Amino acid sequence: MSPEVLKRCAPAPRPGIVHLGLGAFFRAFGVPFIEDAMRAGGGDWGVIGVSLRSPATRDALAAQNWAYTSVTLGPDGFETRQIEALHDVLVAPEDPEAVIAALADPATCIVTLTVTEKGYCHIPASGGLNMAHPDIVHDLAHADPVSAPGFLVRALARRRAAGLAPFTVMSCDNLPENGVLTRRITCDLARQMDPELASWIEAEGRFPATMVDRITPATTQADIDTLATQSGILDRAPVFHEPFRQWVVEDSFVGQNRPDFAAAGVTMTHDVQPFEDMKLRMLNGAHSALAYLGYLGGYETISQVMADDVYSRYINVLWCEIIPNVAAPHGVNLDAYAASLKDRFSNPGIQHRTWQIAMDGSQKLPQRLLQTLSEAMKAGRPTEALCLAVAGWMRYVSGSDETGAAIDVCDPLAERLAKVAASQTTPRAKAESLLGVRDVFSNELAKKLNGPVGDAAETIWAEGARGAIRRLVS
Ligand code: CS2
Repeated sequence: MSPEVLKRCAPAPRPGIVHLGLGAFFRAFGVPFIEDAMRAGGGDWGVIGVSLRSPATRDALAAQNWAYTSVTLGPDGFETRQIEALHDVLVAPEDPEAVIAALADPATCIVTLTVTEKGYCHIPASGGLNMAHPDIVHDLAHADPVSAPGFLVRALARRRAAGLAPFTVMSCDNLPENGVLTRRITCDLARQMDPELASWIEAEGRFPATMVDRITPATTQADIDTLATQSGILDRAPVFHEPFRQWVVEDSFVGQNRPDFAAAGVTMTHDVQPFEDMKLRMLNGAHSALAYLGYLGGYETISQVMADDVYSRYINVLWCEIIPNVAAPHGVNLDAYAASLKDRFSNPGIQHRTWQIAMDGSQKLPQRLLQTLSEAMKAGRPTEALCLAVAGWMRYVSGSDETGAAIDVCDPLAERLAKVAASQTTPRAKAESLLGVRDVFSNELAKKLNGPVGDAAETIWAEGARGAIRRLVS
């Protein structure tokens, strides 16, 4: 007998939030938090999700009236919860006007974003909008946008024309000072269209910074099938994640209009940066290092990498190098934080693919590893494990693994990086050429990294990633 399809239990809450970039992460993290905040503090904060590209999530969720299962995977078993705070899902390329209308609706007070690092269309070195980005060029020329900044600006213009207040824009992506960045790209684009609109957004808009944290691997068909067998109910779009969750939000909203986040366990503060810095450098930095070096070592998931004693010792060395460059948030012990990360990464219930985390490295490396590396070098502190991670990324983006098989490198700069690496024959020369990619490395840092990253590249190419790590930790 085929399992029955998941059904909604209660009517969807009235919407107050539009979310751009509805992937598994926000459905596993933001939507449940918002649902908890509504339960605890009331208010109409249903979420309209927007997929900026594919209709897949909308198609799967439509038959379930936007309800889905959130599955918490602990080391010894799992728990399920049905999430009902999603009100609707729109697919931007099918109907951009419907997205602008939802954003411009007077009921929409907050717009949250998880559009990944590259979705901000910014120049990482300056933080400004990249006016030559094809999506931005398109959005300046057409009324129907394709980019996240394009949707924000078109909708803000409509609100202003209608005499409404702007919505609060809340980035939930792993980027340093994500609030400042989002304000900057929104105002940069608005200025190109209408300088008065830009001034209005500058004065009236709010762009709170956030730190978001919950490990959420992409859902696979096998996950869907297993859940259906175990529960007897077919959910075509469940999300799977670890038990841990942490949300730190800058308490700055237009008209102070927001769900009662604090009642749901969100940390509301005026200074998110120490939390964000700690998480980006210690969690995401270590994640990226393990992703490249682990993938090259032949491991498919992070928990498999962590089960290898050589890698587990490496990660301790890496955190010892990172911690002196991190200012701990008030009341947080960074050694204890590292120990908790080790447990989270080792959770065997979580099948988090090294390949998934390795994606978009050119957009991630600067804030995850290079900022730390630059500060450590300036202060004359150890950097061997950090340099090995950078060399691991270089070996990975060169495009073939240690058996010679092609790697499916998923990165906006993939082609260019592969070409740069292939233009040289020795590992040291490959490393030197890749250090010349200015989108990733500043001139100043590249000069300093040339020697040590060149050494690390030689070892990785000669002895393999695991061999290089063994040498470092023994
Ligand atoms: C990961 C993050 O895919 C990645 O790059 O490092 O998605 C990570 O799992 C989350 O930031 C955890 O909160």
